[in-house]
Amino acid sequence: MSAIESKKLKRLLRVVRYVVVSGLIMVALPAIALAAPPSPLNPASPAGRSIANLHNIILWIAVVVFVIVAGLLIYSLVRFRRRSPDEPEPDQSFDGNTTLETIWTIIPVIILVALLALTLQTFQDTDPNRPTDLTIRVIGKQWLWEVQYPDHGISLIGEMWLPVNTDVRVEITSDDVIHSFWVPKLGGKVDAVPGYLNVTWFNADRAGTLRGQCAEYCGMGHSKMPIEVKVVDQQSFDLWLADKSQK
Ligand SMILES: [Cu+2]
Repeated sequence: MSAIESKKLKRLLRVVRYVVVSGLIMVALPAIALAAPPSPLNPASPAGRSIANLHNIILWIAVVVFVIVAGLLIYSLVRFRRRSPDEPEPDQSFDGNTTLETIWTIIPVIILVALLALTLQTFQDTDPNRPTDLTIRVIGKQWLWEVQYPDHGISLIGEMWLPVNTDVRVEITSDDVIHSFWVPKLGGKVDAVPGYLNVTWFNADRAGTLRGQCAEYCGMGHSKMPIEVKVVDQQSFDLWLADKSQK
């Protein structure tokens, strides 16, 4: 093998290595996101599902656009490359192409308008202003979550109980610095800001234990601010509420 050939082979191997490693990362990251228990891509509430759907639609549009653009780029690089240093520079100048420019303006406009409509729909789905029978107040503190049931005089630390398939109003604030309350399967994160009451709503649609975590760096103990959400059927919830209220 000549020196030039071995150089070419080395370069090719480097490209193959880059492609394989980036491919593995592109497959591994979504796989981890799906497999990890608190994944927002495996939602357990209508609001969470709406956010996950929007994410998936944007992801797949981005994948298709990426494949087309990267494919055309790689094709052009290979097809029109200069094959040897002696080859003369190509003399191909042109002044645009109206048809192509119209196409690549109209397609993104259609995609962006469709995404705007879907995003507004998601806003609607996650809108906190809906009547609920139960209000829960969450207070972020360095470094724990206090969960109060104001109408029942209940206060918990790092734990929330929810009745299944029920709209619950959740009011979030902080006692000290800014935290962010996030139970990925139930919906988007909501900032806990001192002096402010941010509102969201939960409707967990299956019984079980969901996990969340403070999602805004808030000091040394930030990583130790988990929240455990226990979703139980209405009867168990009423019993729990009655039991806790008496104490
Ligand atoms: Cu934090």
